[in-house]
Amino acid sequence: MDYAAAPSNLKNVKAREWVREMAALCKPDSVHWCDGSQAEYDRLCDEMVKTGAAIRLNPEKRPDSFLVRSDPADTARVENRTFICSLKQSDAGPTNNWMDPAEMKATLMRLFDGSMRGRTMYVIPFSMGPLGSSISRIGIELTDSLYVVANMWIMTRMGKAVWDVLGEAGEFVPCLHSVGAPLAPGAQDVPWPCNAENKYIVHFPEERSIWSYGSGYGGNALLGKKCFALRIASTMARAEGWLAEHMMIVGVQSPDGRKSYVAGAFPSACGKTNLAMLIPPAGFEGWKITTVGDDIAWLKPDGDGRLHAINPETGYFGVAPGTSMQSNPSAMRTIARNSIFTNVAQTPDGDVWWEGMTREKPAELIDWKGRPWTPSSGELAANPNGRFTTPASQCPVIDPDWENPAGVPISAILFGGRRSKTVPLVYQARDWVSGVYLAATLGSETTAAAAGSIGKVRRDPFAMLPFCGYHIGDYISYWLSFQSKGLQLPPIFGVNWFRKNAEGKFSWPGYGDNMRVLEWIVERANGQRDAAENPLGFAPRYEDLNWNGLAGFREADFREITTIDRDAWKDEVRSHEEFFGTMGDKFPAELETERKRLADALG
Ligand code: TSX
Ligand code: MN
Repeated sequence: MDYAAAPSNLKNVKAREWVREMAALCKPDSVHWCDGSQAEYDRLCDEMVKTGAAIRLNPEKRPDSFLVRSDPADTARVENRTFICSLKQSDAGPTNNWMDPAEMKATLMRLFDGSMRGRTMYVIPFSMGPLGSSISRIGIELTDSLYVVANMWIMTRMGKAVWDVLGEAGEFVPCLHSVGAPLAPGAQDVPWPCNAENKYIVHFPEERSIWSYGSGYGGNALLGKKCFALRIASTMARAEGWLAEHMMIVGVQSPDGRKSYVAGAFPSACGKTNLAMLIPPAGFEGWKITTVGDDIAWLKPDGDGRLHAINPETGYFGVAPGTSMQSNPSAMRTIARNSIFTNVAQTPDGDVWWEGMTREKPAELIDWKGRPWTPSSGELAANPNGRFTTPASQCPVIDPDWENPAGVPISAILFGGRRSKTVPLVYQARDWVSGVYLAATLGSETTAAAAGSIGKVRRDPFAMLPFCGYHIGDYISYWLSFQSKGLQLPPIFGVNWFRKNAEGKFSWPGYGDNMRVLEWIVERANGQRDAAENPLGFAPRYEDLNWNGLAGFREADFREITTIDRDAWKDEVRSHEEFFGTMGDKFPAELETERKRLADALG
């Protein structure tokens, strides 16, 4: 191995030694230390194009952008192959796969031995959060995938400046990744190497390390995101007194210039990125929504006891299908250039397309599998989990403080799911405990066509079920513990944009009109709004919301999406009880007390 190529400002002996050991294990043909420069990114993208791993899109239509098609068997996170290997199984809890760490390490050592033969090992030093911020944390990802390097370049602050921040004794999270497809000498590579037999996404929380084998896709391979910024960071956060959450962060500025920030957790398919980039509707002149983050928030109490949040990422790895000038014009403008598209369709003029981008389907396309496609093909042109990777800095409504190393102060926290019935448009939890209760019982109706499950409520506490790096019962207890830390905690709100009427139609216009709800939430948080008490907490009456510019939405329509059906809620609370029963012996008793209180209040 070429040690001379190690950057001169890498002074961290532990990092140097670890890279050396892992290279000795994986046996790549060469090691490339990424400097993180634009020139390096351009070179690596050119190389992907040259090898057929990526297609350069038409520079007139989509400058400096690329299309990548994955192996059709490697298109999503693999939850059943994701492991939390804590020393004790009881620390992983009932919602995570667990294996004994020593046993798992032995398996991984075998798999990674020689796994990078015939390939280059890229060394990616990266910071989650602004370089040098006290809230930020450093990782080093080793990978044999150019696609991973290019995506990490967009999604994180990566490159040689990180070695300076790391210094001689700084801590880092070692993140080892291999697609698990060594190349025999002279063998022809495939556009998307991966391992069909074996995939392992493994977290060692005590050691704070990540080992990922066999997949090149998204959260399986871009280890700074779900693996580090949520699973490992959630365990760091608990040890250090902060929170690593699956939340978007938006700025809400009122016409009088008052600025508030709202964080919000939503399970998948609820439009979290759309909410983070919401455009206020007609009737809300002077209001401005700005984006701090669309997926992950790290929240930390500041000196005054307020929670401050940073977005640890620098890009959006967003679901492409459904993204349009109607649903999210700011996202469409963000992805106009310098973006990587994965598993979407290609147009004859060298641009991209996906279902929901335009009302009319193009007459012909190349689908995400690389085959000719027409509207009569009877198949989706883009994979439903097709993605864009795009720089946050290009978002036209990016918040001026999105890179503030001190974070932004959070005035309210939202939890929302996709619920066609029962859950009202918006309510404020009565206190911290009832807020934690609403978050712990968060649920969303499934939209994926997965075997007869459409419309079933799937519980996803805090939208963290696949992302919590430790026992979910301990996680909920940790959230509860914040009430006795002497902090100025933000109020917690439940929201639901997805209630349907008797005809099965969405009763709430959603999208920009969610501004009406956000306005009430921030003003309520600032003590400027009235509400009515109900068994769930506090909710706006019809006259408490601003209806400017929304024609034809009457008080009766409002009632349809806000009525609390006591019988439905009694069933709901029984389903909470059932769910609590699945969460193991560490489930906090305080929430069972809260459940009984709610059951009583419902009569
Ligand atoms: O993102 C959504 N949001 C949040 C926006 C800030 N979506 C898309 C969800 C899939 C990712 C929504 N879909 C929202 C919403 O608030 N609401 C709905 C449901 C809905 C769909 C269509 C219409 C209204 C509501 N109206 C017409 O089609 C005309
Ligand atoms: Mn997410």
